Amino acid sequence: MKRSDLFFALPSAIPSLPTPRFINLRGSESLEHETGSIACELTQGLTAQAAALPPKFFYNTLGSKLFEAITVLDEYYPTRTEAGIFQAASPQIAGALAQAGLNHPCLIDLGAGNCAKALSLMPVIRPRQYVPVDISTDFLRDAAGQVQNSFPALDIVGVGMDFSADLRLPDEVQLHDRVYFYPGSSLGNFQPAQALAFLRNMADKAQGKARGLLLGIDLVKDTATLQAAYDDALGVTAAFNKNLLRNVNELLAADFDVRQWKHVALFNTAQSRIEMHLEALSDLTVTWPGHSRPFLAGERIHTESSYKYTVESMTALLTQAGFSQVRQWTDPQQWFAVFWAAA
Ligand code: AVI
Repeated sequence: MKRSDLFFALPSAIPSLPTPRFINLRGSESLEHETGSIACELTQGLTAQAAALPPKFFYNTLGSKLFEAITVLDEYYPTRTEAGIFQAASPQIAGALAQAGLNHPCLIDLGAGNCAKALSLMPVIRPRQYVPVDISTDFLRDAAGQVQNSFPALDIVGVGMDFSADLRLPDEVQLHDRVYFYPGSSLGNFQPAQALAFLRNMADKAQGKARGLLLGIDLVKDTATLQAAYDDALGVTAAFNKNLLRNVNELLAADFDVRQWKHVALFNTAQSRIEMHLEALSDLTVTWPGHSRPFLAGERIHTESSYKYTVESMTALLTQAGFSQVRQWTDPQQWFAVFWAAA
């Protein structure tokens, strides 16, 4: 056999792996506008009397990786507890979907990250369309590609966007039979009034949106367990918190020195929330184009609130938002709850 015969004997086209559609609503046309509004948002937070930074800025590429690491820490019980509930309650969850007539829904995965949670629920939810949504665009694009490799026939539309401000999804996302999936107690990172508005937006039938919501919520428990979950022995959560300053340096051309800040996590019982702060270790001044902010030693920047609910308070919130038929499942210690709510 000649070399040329051998060449023609080879398959002419090696089948290529399917790639998911990806829509980046943080794309170049809006980049200038977005950059301006990010700078305004950060400047406003940093120059407020009680300085605060929005937690969505944790999730640059390194921040998303650090968060992934947090989820496997011994102290950070929410992720594994929620996974245990999903596993134990999967027949009931499948039953709730069937009862709502959602046999092959469009699964909208809010804050999808590495898509691992939705992946484990694919056999239960059996979506026709999968829509992972995340602010961390590059991280999501890779993750969506991996889901597509595992489910080549699944219609996947990845969406890079900041859904905390506006939940309007692109036209490529089907309007009917939508199931929102919001696990990990991420709703706890909203102020309660914002959480209600967000849930209302999802439940709003006028927009032809959700038929159902599958929601994971961390529950109130003893302070020591809560605080350890946000101040782990390895210091991963501290790194996650401080990385926010690196991200602000990048976004705002600011000059935060990460070494001058200490991670603080505390449970505010009155407000039923874990608070994360960054505390200045000495008197210092942070500068960025057109601005500066002096901090005294001990002064803090509030970086995150993580509200903890009871089964009753979350059921009331879902009902107030317009959802009905609220069901919930918890773990034996009642540390975490998964809610199903139909709209
Ligand atoms: C994403 N979110 C639900 C996490 C939480 O528990 O509030 C973020 C986090 N912050 C520190 N550790 C984890």
